[in-house]
Order: sequence, then C-alpha cells, then structure tokens
Amino acid sequence: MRLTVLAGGIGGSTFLRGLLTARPDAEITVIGNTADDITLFGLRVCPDLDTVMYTLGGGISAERGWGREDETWVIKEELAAYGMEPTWFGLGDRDVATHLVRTQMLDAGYGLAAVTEALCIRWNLPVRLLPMSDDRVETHVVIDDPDSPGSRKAIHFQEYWVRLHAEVTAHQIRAIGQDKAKPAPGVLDAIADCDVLLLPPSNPVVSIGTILGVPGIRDAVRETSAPVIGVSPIIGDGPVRGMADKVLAAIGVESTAAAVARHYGARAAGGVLDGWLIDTTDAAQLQSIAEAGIHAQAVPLWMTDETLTAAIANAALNLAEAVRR
Ligand code: FO1
Repeated sequence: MRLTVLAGGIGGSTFLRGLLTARPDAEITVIGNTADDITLFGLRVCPDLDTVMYTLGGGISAERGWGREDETWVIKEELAAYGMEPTWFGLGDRDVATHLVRTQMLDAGYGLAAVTEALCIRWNLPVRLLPMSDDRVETHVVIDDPDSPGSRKAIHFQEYWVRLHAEVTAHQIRAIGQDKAKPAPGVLDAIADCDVLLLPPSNPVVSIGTILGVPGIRDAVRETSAPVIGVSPIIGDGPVRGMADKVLAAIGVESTAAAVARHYGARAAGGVLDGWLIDTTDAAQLQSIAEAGIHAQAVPLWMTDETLTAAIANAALNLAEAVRR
C-alpha cells in the first residue's frame, strides 16, 4: 500500500508514528512543510522536516517534541555570551550538526530534497521524506508594531510562535516566496501515485495550508485518484496542539472541526477532502460536514499513546476504503 502524507511538525510526526504502527509494511511518502524554515547564524534550519526525521529516526527529544534527545546547549550559551541575537530560538549542539550538514550541502548547490534524502540516510527512516519545495518559502505573520502604535509589521513565523508564544493578534499570514515556488522533485508523483492521501492533524494554515499553496500541489491533490482523508486538528474549540486557533482566526476561519473541514472543502466542490475524521466529542458537527459534501466520521482523536494513534490512522484508512467504494 502506498500512502502519501502532507505533514507539519509535531502533530504530523505523532500521527506518522501511529500510521507506521497500523501499517508497518506500507510504502509511506511524507511531504513536509518547509515554510517554518529559518536561517539563523548562517545555518538553514528546517524545523518540520527535522521533527519528522528525528521522531521517526528515534532521535527526537521526548520532552520537547522538537530537537534532539540528550541535547546539550554549549553553542547556544557561547553565542549568548557574544551577545548574538536571537537568544529566543534554541539550537542545541547535536541539532546544530544537522543544520551544518544541510547548509554546507545547500551551499554546494544541492536542492533541499536531495539534502533531506542525504540527512535521512543516517536516521534509517522508515518513510521517504520530501520537502514541499526546494525553493525558499517562509511564513510571516502580520502583527501590531509595538514600537509604532497604529502600524503593523510582519515577523517570521518562528518569532511569532517561539518568542511571542502566539500571544499577540495575528492579523494576516503571508507565505513569502510561495507564488514562485515549485513542488520539490517527487512531490507531484507521490500525490498522483498513492493509494490514500492523508492530511494528519497538522496546522491547516501554516503547515498543510502552505504545502497546498505551493503552485501545482493543490491541483495534484484535487486530481489524484486516491481518496483524500483528513484528521481534524481541532477538538472541541481548541487545537490538539500549537496555535492553530490563532492562525485560523487570522484567515477568518472558526476553530471547530466542521469549520476546518469547510475551509479545506470537498473535492466534489472544488476543495481537497473526501473524508474527515473528527473527535467523538464533536459528533454533533457530523451533519454539517456531510452537508458540505465530505464523508465524516467521529472517533476518539487524542493521540495520547501509540495504540490510540494507530487506531486513528486505521480509522482514516478505513474511511478511505468506504469513500473509495
Ligand atoms: N520551539 C520552541 O518553542 N523553542 C525553541 O527554541 C525551538 C527551537 C527549535 C530548533 C530547531 C527545531 O527544529 C525546532 C525548534 N522549535 C523550537 C520548534 C519549532 O519552532 C516549532 O514548533 C515548529 O516550527 C512548529 O511546527
């Protein structure tokens, strides 16, 4: 079975772990969001790709959900001692090695897809990990400028999330460079030639939204013969994790499972979804999702452990079979 998954960072990686438990023999391709990427101290950092790589390769920090287990922070401390900014983004010593290899390969002229493939060899990944694009795309968030009352400014997504903890109003989300970006090698084929395309409970705006926004990807998703099944990142009126509610508000979408389903839209009506899993606590929304033309089902969606997450992955694949019929 060939499965293709569009994924952000922590939510996507957790879902992938469950998927691997549910279907250990599946051929899985992951198309990762790269719009969270940032260049710091001359190093290209790709948080979502690395979160997938470390999680599935067994190197992730279990406590943080990002970066490396058994991490040390000497480089961060030394940079701070030199007064180097930013100090709010933590690059651990082990993690820095990844960014050094990536940056050196990019500087030598390799594309991000080739670099990611090379990095993944070390981790013996049980999936093929592709960036959404080899081109630079960066999410910026428009906020009120605290230094200039009445004006607004755009900051990098990482500053909004890591420094400001998404506690200031996001007025607008911009994916800089997206309009000129091309899907990375292998991405369109992975969408066209799979048996099921899955949208895990990743952020629908700054993770899956940016992947779908790369010219060519949304059309490929709309045209694939595979069923497209999504898992709601919203349970009740809040995100499973992260700041999805804040960035959904910035694009005028309510934080409910049904509103996110309508935002993605039914493939039959110009959108990208055939099926949508919501949490049992949101079962009252099933009717309105069905009215939008999307096959919906309510199952427990908290990815509390690997067994429960595997059950979610199984439910998504069963829904795919029901939709296919
Ligand atoms: N998240 C934080 O909350 N604080 C950090 O200092 C931080 C550093 C960091 C370094 C490398 C990396 O791959 C991820 C890192 N993250 C950090 C996670 C990341 O900012 C976000 O969670 C994702 O971009 C959102 O998917």
